[in-house]
Amino acid sequence: MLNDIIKKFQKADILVNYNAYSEIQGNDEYDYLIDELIEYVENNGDNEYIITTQTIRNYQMKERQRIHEEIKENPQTRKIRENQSMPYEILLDVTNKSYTDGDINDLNKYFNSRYEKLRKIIQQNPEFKSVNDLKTTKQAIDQLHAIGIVNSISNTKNGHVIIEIEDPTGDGSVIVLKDDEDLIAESKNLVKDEVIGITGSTNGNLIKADDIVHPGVQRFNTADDKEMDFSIAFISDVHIGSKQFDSNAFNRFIKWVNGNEGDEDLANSLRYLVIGGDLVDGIGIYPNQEKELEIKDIYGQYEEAARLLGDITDIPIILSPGNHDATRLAEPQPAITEKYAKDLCNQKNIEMVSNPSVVDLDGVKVVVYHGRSFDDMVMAMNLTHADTDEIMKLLVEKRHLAPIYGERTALASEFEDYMVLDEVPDVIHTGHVHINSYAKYKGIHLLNSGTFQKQTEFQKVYNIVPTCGQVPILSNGKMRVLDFSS
Ligand code: D5M
Ligand code: FE
Ligand code: ZN
Repeated sequence: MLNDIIKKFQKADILVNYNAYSEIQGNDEYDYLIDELIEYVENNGDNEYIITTQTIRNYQMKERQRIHEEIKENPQTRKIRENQSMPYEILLDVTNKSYTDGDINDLNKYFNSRYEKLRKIIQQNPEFKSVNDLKTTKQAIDQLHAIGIVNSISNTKNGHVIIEIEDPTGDGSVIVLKDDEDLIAESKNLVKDEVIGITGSTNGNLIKADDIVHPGVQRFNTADDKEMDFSIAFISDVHIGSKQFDSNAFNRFIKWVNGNEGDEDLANSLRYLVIGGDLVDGIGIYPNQEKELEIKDIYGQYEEAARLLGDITDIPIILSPGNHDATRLAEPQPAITEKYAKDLCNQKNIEMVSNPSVVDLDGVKVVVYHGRSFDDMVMAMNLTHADTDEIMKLLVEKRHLAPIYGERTALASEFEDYMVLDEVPDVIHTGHVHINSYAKYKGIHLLNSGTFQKQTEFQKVYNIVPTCGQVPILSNGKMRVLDFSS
């Protein structure tokens, strides 16, 4: 390789000093960089014939400026946006509502909150208007209705399923008989710590289940979509600072937002951009991450993010964090603060919100959740990271974004469980898995916005194949996906 690099420069009658050489050698696409540098040196006219690290900096600055000029907003797009109102309201942001100090009583309060919220939703079903407390189920009851948190799910050696449930008064063992095929299938979708309703009967010992009821959603698929005459773009997992960050695709996306690339009419109808976490790659997120970092400090990563997003000046950007961002890891995650991302916080069209959060974008209610809980759902349900639409449907039925407590998804034991889907939104926007997905379920758009990061070493090991540069756009109630990949 030494010879390769030196030879290429020699051919062009250019020398390269040691520091510049080391930097070029460390670049994953050094062949491309050499060609670019030669062209830069030959064209800049000051007879420079030794490349130093300063030459590389100058080249990068020029390149940035060139991209910046290309990306600048189309005047017509600007005019359209100037004449438009883009109202939005933050319906849930937990940033300043976090009070936990990890006390065990907090944990009780947390689970009580989860139970009470989900119980109320289950009780919207008239059948569950009156419910038997679990402490009263130690005697025979013919027609029983109970609501409990799932403590465990297990199989008996005879093929029945046992679900241990608990409510604030006591606990109970629910049996699903092996001959009840539908209910056995249903029980396979249960996870620890979710809240369910049970109908059945008990002999005072075991509760025999006739039905398992989820909080769910009353609404059904309707043909008539919510009226909207504008578009919303959803992105996540940009991973700025990673060597695998696809800056070409991202620049092309920004160019499109500004009316200078691809479908201009669609861009002109764009009114909001939602970012669902992992804006930067962060530092120290996994072992040996340094090797995969282009920008090795967190401030630099957010500065770069601010520089890139700074080209979007006149539509609101809703920015929610993910597990790579600089904020508490336990969910709900407070918004990214000025401490790490000063420029982003000061950009006037950027609204920093928590993960999860709920926003109303001119009448379209959007839940933004990064999606860390998918890792636990994948493990618990024997699914893969490509099954996000299935997982999101299950989460909607469970009315909870992260039901499994105490596994990979760190959940803060707040006094209130903010991960409950209190109300039914129009859109649930997730990320994290780096694979786009879309489904419409009971009138809700369930979407995953993929990534702008090409496959990493870690993902190779797990056989996760990312969909890089695919951006879902909700336009006039219909989902479209634009491809900005190279
Ligand atoms: O997540 C990037 C991808 O890697 C995403 O598909 C989830 C997957 N991932 C991340 N962490 C884990 C663990 N701990 N187990 C299994 N799969 C995981 P990102 O958050 O961008 O690193
Ligand atoms: Fe990510
Ligand atoms: Zn993530």
